[in-house]
Amino acid sequence: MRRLVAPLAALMFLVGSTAPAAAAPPSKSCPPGSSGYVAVPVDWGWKFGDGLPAADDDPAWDLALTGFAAEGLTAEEVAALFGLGSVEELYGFALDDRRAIDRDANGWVCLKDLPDTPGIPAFIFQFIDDRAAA
Ligand SMILES: [Ca+2]
Repeated sequence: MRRLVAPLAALMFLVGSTAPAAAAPPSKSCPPGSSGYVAVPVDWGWKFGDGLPAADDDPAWDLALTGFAAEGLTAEEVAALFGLGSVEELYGFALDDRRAIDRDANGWVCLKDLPDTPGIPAFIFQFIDDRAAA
């Protein structure tokens, strides 16, 4: 089941609106504002058991939670839809996806919200590494 769930989770979080701008990346940046991309941090120190981030600690997760609610789902329901045992496990999946995109491991990627359609729910975001903008 997990083998099927992982690609779905990747799609869910890879493939999302405007995000609150986090602190500026240290050296690299996202495509210009008209592109719709905003820089969001990638927590390389988080590990399962650390618990969920507090509000405002992880803007991409905050946007995912907002997207879940916009779709009428709780985070617990989304975790269950993906065959995961807990919301923390769902968070870890989403974070692992961002870590995979943060190829230069500088702790930053660029997030773009996609138009919400019947095929693209409100919690679907597109991520690129911030180095792609350099
Ligand atoms: Ca990066």
